[in-house]
Amino acid sequence: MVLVGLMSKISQLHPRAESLRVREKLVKALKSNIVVPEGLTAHGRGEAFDYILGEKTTVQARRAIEAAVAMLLSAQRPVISVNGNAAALAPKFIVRLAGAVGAKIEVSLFHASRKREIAIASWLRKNGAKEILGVDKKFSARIDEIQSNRMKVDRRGIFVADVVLVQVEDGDRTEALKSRGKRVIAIDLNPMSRTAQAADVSIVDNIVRTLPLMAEHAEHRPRGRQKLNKIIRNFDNNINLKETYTHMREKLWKLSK
Ligand code: PTJ
Repeated sequence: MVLVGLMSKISQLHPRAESLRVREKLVKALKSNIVVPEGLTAHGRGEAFDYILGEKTTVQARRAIEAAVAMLLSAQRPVISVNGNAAALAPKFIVRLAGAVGAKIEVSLFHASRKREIAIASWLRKNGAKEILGVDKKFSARIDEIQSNRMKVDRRGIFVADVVLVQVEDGDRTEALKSRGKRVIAIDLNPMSRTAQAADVSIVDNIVRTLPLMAEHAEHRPRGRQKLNKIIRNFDNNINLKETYTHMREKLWKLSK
């Protein structure tokens, strides 16, 4: 029996208990101004892709995770960009990953508001973050090529970053960041999104699985610079995306038989 009522109790036995728990986190975060209503619909789109992927981290996503961690570890000024959905679903792992790779955490919102910036920053601090960029107006800068609120960046963060991790977003930002010579890692369940298509490393996976894996990988498997460079060189995002489409097609093919 599922009870998603006043007490918000989800039975362990429910076949979709994990998915319900994730949804519940988003609804709770909506009430505390971290997530916007549009974040719920964006999550629904992600869930549809996740269903086709088998709700597991694929071999292709694992490969991309390895390349992404190598890229973050060898970056000079890595930044993890955090929006409402990411903050709601994986705050502790964002903080752990940032610590393990020496990245800054920057709040960057599509539906920007001062209230949300503050709510997200304070939520991330509650989850262990020491420094949060993107909130202090005196460090505000602009990336004019970005056609949304995300053009507002932190002068100490995304503005000068060499590697940026973006998550749960689609749009023109990845292309704009790349046109400024930055390398972009994207976590996006939709392998057809503009973000996944344009990124240097696209991790087609759910952030609730990917961020723990990335943090774990970064904490326990640091390597020498030469090895990191080799991992990055050997990773081909286009091939990896194509193999992801094949994986999805095969899953559907099996169902159609
Ligand atoms: O907090 P804000 O104001 O920055 O707004 C956040 C949203 C999510 C509303 C905003 O970034 C947005 O509108 O995103 P899109 O354009 O709907 O893109 C979201 C992408 O993330 C889609 O390609 C989804 O498939 C994907 N996605 C959704 N949930 C997850 C996900 N990818 C990985 N993990 C998820 N849990």
